[in-house]
Amino acid sequence: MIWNDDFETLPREALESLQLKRLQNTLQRVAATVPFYRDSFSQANIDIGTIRSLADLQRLPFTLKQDMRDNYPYGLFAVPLEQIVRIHASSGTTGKPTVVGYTRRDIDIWAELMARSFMAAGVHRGDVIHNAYGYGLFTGGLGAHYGAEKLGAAVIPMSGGNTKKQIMIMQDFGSTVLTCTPSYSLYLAEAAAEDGINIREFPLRVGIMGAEPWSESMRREIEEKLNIKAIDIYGLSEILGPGVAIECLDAQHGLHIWEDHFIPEIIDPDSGAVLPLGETGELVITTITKEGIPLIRYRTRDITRIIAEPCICGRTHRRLARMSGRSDDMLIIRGVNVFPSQIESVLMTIEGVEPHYQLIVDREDNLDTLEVQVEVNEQTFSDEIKVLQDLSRRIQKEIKDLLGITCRVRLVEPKSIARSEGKAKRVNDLRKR
Ligand code: DLL
Repeated sequence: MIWNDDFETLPREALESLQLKRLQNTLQRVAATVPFYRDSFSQANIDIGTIRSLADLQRLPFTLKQDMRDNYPYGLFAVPLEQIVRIHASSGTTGKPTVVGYTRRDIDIWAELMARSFMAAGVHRGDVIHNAYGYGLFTGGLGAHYGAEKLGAAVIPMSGGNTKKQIMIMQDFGSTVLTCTPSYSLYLAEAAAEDGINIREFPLRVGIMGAEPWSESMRREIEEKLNIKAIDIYGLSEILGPGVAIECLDAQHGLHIWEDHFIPEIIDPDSGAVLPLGETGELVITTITKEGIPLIRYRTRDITRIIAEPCICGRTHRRLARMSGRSDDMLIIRGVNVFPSQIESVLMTIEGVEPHYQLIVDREDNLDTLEVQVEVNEQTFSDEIKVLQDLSRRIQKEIKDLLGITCRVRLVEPKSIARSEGKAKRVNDLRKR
């Protein structure tokens, strides 16, 4: 089922002409109201009147996270504060948060895009949505909440935390949809099992999961442990929050990015050059309907590619391949580029190993070292030393075969790696000390 047939199945030609019109309109607006854009266009010697095709977008300069920090808190807003009705912020790892403001129309569009996303994932009126994304400055909770109400489903505003209570509510209220990070869904399954509750028997049908990188094998694990379809949803606060792109239930392959509101490009993260359609690189997004804080060519740092082939679901909006990581959390270990998700996909295929791991990167005698700490299940943990040694050797070999680097493997006790209620922390890079 499609929420908004008129827009979601618009023929490409009409979609692209709508994009161009909206892009030109956005450029006029930011040039008139945001000093940062006025300056950056004039420094790059660009007269926005000469942007006459979507290809011309490539001539415009990028917007970086640093630009948002430099204009903290409201410097990039394109409307006066009286027109802003909501403010969110993302915490980030260093310094001040990144602040975003929404007008009433921005909030309405966000709810519409989340309603579309829910429906694409097979969620509908009559569903009970257990929303365990955090409510607060983080966009996950309220973003999913407004979309669920717009859809007409019943939303339970759980927020994160209090895991035991979450399980009780989910069971007693008969939730059919779970919205939370992929890592938290596994924690919920584990906590239920600890109390002798079989979460597989709950009426849960679909999980809408995102906000952190995860792998295809992690999906299989979640689908098996919770007995649901796990759908990948992507978004970022700077651009909107959740609901920028989502997989459809029909294909469960690639995330439709809502192109009547966003223009995606894929660039080479080093040179900044736009890559040919279908190649993998950094995702850059331009917003074309936002009023509060429109962003032109925002560098997301997320690594993906555009899937241009038509989708079986009938939507004409292009798909993004599952995010394979971020260009800024790609680890360089002894010169080799390593994404945590690559190691995750190795671990997930090995019997006896649990989907809870952490990567410790350090430097000894000027040489990078990688230690993979991974939990094993109870049964494996109580096996003889020899069995455990064979298991670590096997993990070590598979990682070496895939990435060409030798790592140390530490098999740790079940439940010894810290669980997260939101985004999981997978990497501890001690070289940055
Ligand atoms: O994480 C918004 C969101 C909430 C998305 C709930 C999905 C569900 P931020 O906190 O600003 O916003 O973090 C955005 O998280 O640039 C990606 O690096 C990562 N991310 C988000 N979704 C995915 C995903 C929200 N499906 C940053 N796969 C983004 C991989 C994801 N990474």
